[in-house]
Amino acid sequence: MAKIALITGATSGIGAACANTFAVQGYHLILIGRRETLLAQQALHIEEQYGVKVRKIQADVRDKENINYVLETLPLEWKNVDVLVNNAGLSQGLDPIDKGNVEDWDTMIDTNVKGLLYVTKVVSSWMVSRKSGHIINIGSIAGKEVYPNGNVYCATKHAVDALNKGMRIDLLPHGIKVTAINPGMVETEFSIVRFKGDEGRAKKVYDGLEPLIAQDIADAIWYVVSRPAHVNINDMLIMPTAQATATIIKRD
Ligand code: NDP
Ligand code: 8X3
Repeated sequence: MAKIALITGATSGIGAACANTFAVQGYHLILIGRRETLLAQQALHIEEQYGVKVRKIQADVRDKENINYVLETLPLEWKNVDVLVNNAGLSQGLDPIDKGNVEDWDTMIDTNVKGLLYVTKVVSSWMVSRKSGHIINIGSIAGKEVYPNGNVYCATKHAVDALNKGMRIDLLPHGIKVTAINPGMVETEFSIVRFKGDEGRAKKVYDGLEPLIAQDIADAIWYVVSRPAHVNINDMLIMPTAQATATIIKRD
């Protein structure tokens, strides 16, 4: 069987671009996301276009029991995951700490941190058994810096940064690679989700600059994954040329 990549949050943005990129390289795919229709369309397109096999898992990474169940009940040959892309994540709101919405905080922490852990626990155990694998954690510039009103989202991405380092240490004896990919501004559904469907406000985030696109990040991930066996890229920070830091941006 060809190599297998498991990608969380594969229904849009960076995850969807990764799915296409790995399929082009002949990987079979396990794709996780909540939106069933998008998942089905994506799987059909990839299978028809690239002739690889796609296993769809319509699931919420926050649902610990279900994530365990859907992964542990995969047929044995699908557990030979070579690459795990921990991509599912989101921001909700952009408010000062005293005005933040507690439900939004729970959603971000449960998705970006706990969901990533639930998937990683199962998949890394398979990699440990095979003494092989590569885990890609999608962090952010928000995991390197803290910006006004970013509080809880930044905290979740700082947690991803720490987990990325911790995973690399713990999985070192088993020969498993661990890499953090930390993007700056990428125009995806991210800002629409952050602003809860307000497309006008989302669009303004990218006004007057050329942001990254999802394919830029997928290309970087493929670069990292395609290095020789003795090379691991620990951490990659990728920014639009017009963005120097989380908040210093050149707009025309
Ligand atoms: P998108 O909103 O376009 O994609 C997010 C993906 O995550 C979707 O496929 C969504 O699918 C999935 N997702 C969200 N919550 C869950 C959940 N509970 N269970 C399963 N899947 C979930 O945004 P991006 O592609 O930009 O985001 C991908 C990652 O990149 C995130 O971790 C984000 O924090 C990070 N990032 C983004 C940046 C940006 O500027 N865009 C910059 C730096 C990092 P569905 O709704 O179908 O479940
Ligand atoms: C997403 C990018 O702008 O919130 O991680 O730092 S930003």
